[in-house]
Amino acid sequence: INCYRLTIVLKLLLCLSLEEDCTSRSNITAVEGEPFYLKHCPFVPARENETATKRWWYRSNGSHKRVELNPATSPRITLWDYVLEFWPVELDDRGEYFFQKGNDTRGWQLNIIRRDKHSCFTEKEVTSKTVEVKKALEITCENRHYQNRINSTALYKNCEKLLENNIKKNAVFEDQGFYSCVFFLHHNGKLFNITKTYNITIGKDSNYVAPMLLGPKLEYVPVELGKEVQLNCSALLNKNDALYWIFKNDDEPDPNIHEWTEMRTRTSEGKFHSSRILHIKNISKNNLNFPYNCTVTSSGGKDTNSVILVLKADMADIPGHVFTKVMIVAFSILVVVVGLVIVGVMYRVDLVLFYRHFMGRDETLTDGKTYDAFVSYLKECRPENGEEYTFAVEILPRVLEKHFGYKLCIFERDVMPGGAVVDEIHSLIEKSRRLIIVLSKSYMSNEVRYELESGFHEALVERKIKIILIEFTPFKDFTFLPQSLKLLKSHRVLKWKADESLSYNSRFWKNLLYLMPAKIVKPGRDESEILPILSKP
Ligand SMILES: *[C@@H]1O[C@H](CO)[C@@H](O)[C@H](O)[C@H]1NC(C)=O
Ligand SMILES: *[C@@H]1O[C@H](CO)[C@@H](O)[C@H](O)[C@H]1NC(C)=O
Ligand SMILES: *[C@@H]1O[C@H](CO)[C@@H](O)[C@H](O)[C@H]1NC(C)=O
Ligand SMILES: *[C@@H]1O[C@H](CO)[C@@H](O)[C@H](O)[C@H]1NC(C)=O
Ligand SMILES: *[C@@H]1O[C@H](CO)[C@@H](O)[C@H](O)[C@H]1NC(C)=O
Ligand SMILES: *[C@@H]1O[C@H](CO)[C@@H](O)[C@H](O)[C@H]1NC(C)=O
Ligand SMILES: *[C@@H]1O[C@H](CO)[C@@H](O)[C@H](O)[C@H]1NC(C)=O
Ligand SMILES: *[C@@H]1O[C@H](CO)[C@@H](O)[C@H](O)[C@H]1NC(C)=O
Ligand SMILES: *[C@@H]1O[C@H](CO)[C@@H](O)[C@H](O)[C@H]1NC(C)=O
Ligand SMILES: CC(=O)N[C@H]1CO[C@H](CO)[C@@H](O)[C@@H]1O
Repeated sequence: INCYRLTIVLKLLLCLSLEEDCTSRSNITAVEGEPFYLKHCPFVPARENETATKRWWYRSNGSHKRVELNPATSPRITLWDYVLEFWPVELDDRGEYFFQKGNDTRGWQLNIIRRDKHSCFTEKEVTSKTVEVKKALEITCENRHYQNRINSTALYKNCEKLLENNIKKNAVFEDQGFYSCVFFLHHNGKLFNITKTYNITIGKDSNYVAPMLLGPKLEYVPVELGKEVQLNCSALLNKNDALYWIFKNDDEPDPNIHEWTEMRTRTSEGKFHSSRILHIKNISKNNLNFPYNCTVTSSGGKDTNSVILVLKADMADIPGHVFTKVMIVAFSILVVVVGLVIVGVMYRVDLVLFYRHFMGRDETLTDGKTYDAFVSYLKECRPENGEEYTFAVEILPRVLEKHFGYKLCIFERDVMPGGAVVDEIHSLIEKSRRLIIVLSKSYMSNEVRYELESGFHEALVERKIKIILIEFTPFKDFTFLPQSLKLLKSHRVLKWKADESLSYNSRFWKNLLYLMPAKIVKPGRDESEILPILSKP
């Protein structure tokens, strides 16, 4: 029983498929001037017996009542079986149509659009289809309803006639376009045509990548004549795509050019990285200024990169990497120079002392002065300034005179008691190259005032002497100093630090030597006398 039922269902399906050309949609659009038909789709195929049953076709337009259609209504219509045919359909034919057979009725809405006069097809009446690239594209010009009456068929692509009436191939992107099947048929001695147009779009394979060449579209490669070059072309592509070089200059092949085999690696997405080398040996003039094209082709199209060899000498611009190198060198030099300047500033004193020593400079020979420095200090030795006194009278001469060979003028030692002290001091200062002031809070007393004034006159007005200020005890308050002393440049002020300044190599003595006039140092007369310089009580 099951088997029997199955047969019935199959028969039914078969019959339905045969009736496919019946008009199942209820809202129909037709193009004016073309043969057109409406065909009722009976659910149960007509049996022979039923052919006798009366069928009715009606039309109703606007508010008018239904009008029965018969061949007499219009010369352009024919009625047979379940079919209403127009030869051809015209704009006036729009409206509602009804079919009735017994209790079985069916209605359609018919719209008529104008024929496109400027094209071989009517754009509003196209069937759009999207076909994936590389998938089957099939266009078959068939019209089941007029099948036996068609005189001839033609297939047009974008209104250009094709040789074949059918297309069956794997889609490529170039296949995209409008395909029109035109059927010619005769009716009552008149020639009619029906146009069926497909709007075919070629879609991208979900698994497909547009093949892409890596690197610039046009590249100039600098070369030298007689040398060789390997041009590496690489691309991301699909399995069946091809990568190759086009390098034939003329018809005769260049024996110096070889195309290597393609190298492929599979990417994680199932695509391929492909590269291919064009090897040019013994580069000659013929190889220059010719575009060597690397091309990748696929079903979806192709992509080309060009490489042109140019002589290195002809490269007008400085290539980028050379420029970078120049920049790096220039920057390095700048860094070194800045470093040297910083070091020079930091070790200025040492450098000057080294220079003086190395060159044996002596600026004391020709100026006609007797002393290298006049030491000005608080003359009275009181308990509160004992250290300062010791420094001026003992340590300073011990280091500067005995160790470094300078000649100091120390009032207590070098000036005879009695006589005109003021004049004496003035002439001694005039005979000295530097004025060393050992500064302490109690320094500003009447006795030294003249020394100061005389020294400042020489220093500031006549510019014959330079002042060195030694800050023996740290001061917080300089207000007691004369205004002119404050104008002294800061590097001319030395700070004595009893714990750090003891060594001959200490910064204090170096700075002091730096401020003292350049003089050839005579070997210390008392090399045996070693530190500490200051013997603490
Ligand atoms: C029938 O289709 C046409 C265009 O094809 C549309 O303008 C019209 O509104 C449709 N009518 C109905 C009743 O769906
Ligand atoms: C089809 O017929 C129309 C007139 O109905 C005519 O204008 C057109 O040129 C014909 N097309 C072809 C391809 O012959
Ligand atoms: C058609 O069917 C009718 C009953 O509906 C029957 O009387 C008649 O004999 C049948 N004719 C043929 C040719 O089978
Ligand atoms: C309605 O149909 C009749 C024929 O049945 C026709 O003469 C008439 O022009 C039509 N009216 C409209 C508005 O289409
Ligand atoms: C048609 O309809 C009537 C009543 O609506 C019903 O009596 C009759 O059997 C139907 N005929 C067919 C063939 O279905
Ligand atoms: C053809 O199909 C494409 C894609 O579906 C669509 O964008 C385009 O508008 C269609 N052209 C016409 C004239 O229907
Ligand atoms: C060519 O280039 C590709 C990618 O840039 C690289 O993987 C390949 O190794 C290169 N071939 C040669 C021979 O250098
Ligand atoms: C390179 O080519 C030149 C001519 O273009 C030829 O004279 C020379 O011998 C060639 N050199 C080699 C190594 O083949
Ligand atoms: C190389 O490609 C360029 C640009 O795509 C093209 O103009 C040229 O004709 C091509 N040359 C060859 C030999 O194919
Ligand atoms: C196959 C076919 O239908 N051919 C017809 C083409 O049209 C001429 C009239 O012009 C008919 O005579 C043919 O039978």
